[in-house]
Amino acid sequence: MAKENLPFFFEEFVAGGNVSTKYRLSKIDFSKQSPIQKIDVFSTPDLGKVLVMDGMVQLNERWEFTYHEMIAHVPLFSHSNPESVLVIGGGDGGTVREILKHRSVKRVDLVEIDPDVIKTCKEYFPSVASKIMDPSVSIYNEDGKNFVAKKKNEYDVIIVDSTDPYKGAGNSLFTEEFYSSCREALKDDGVISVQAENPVYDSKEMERCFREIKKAFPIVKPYISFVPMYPSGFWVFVYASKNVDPSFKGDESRIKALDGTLIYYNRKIHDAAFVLPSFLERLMSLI
Ligand code: AG3
Repeated sequence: MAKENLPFFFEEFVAGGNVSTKYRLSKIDFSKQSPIQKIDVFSTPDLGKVLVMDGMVQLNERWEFTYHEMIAHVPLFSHSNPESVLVIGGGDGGTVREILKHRSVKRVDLVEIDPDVIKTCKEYFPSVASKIMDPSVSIYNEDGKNFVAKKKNEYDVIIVDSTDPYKGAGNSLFTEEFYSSCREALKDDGVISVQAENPVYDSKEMERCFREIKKAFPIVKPYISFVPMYPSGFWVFVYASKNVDPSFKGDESRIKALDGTLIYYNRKIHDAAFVLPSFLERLMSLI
């Protein structure tokens, strides 16, 4: 279809409305106000379908691998034998899809507060939600903070694939209290990764995440990825653990087993992701 025949736009605003990313849409596929949030699905000419929650892009089909591979494989390959994994948020299934590429993984608990996110993604994003109904996955529609508080010494890896911390559910996940519960829910050699926003438009929230998780874990290392689907395209994650450093564990054969399934993550990226630009290194060192 010619561009001039596509009259719809979606605009995601950041910086208090001073900056935006504007998407030309070919179709509005779905819109719903769930009890938790507004969920929209749009089709675009260049990026495939886009999932938007409360006005903020959560993923597009074209670039979601950059985020999902990096939130999942960095902690999974930092652990020598991940078997039990907990995902908080992540109802689109992208993180679960990456986790299940690891043959050592026996069970995944997925705690997504909003059942409508799962339902919508199963219908509109089959390539992202492809493994969400796998028999090794148990889905809980609960608040992640309450769920994890009941768990002790149970998981090898926890991945916090949350929304932005500007509203209820996402907000309570950027706290020392939540990270301390995660610490208790992890086994002694367990590791955790969390999405920590970006240093360009959400620096305060990124700093808050880092500050709070540092109160709960002795080993805390931020790492970065290009994530072109989010504001600024520059995304920060935080790795943490009680006593495991974030080095790649095992040999190349572990990564070979995933051959042909990875589009972003590789052995060199694992190490390189922890190398920060000076301004970010300075900022994090002051916290
Ligand atoms: N969770 C992180 C979304 C952050 C997007 N922020 C924004 N667009 N301002 C995404 C969930 C993907 N599994």
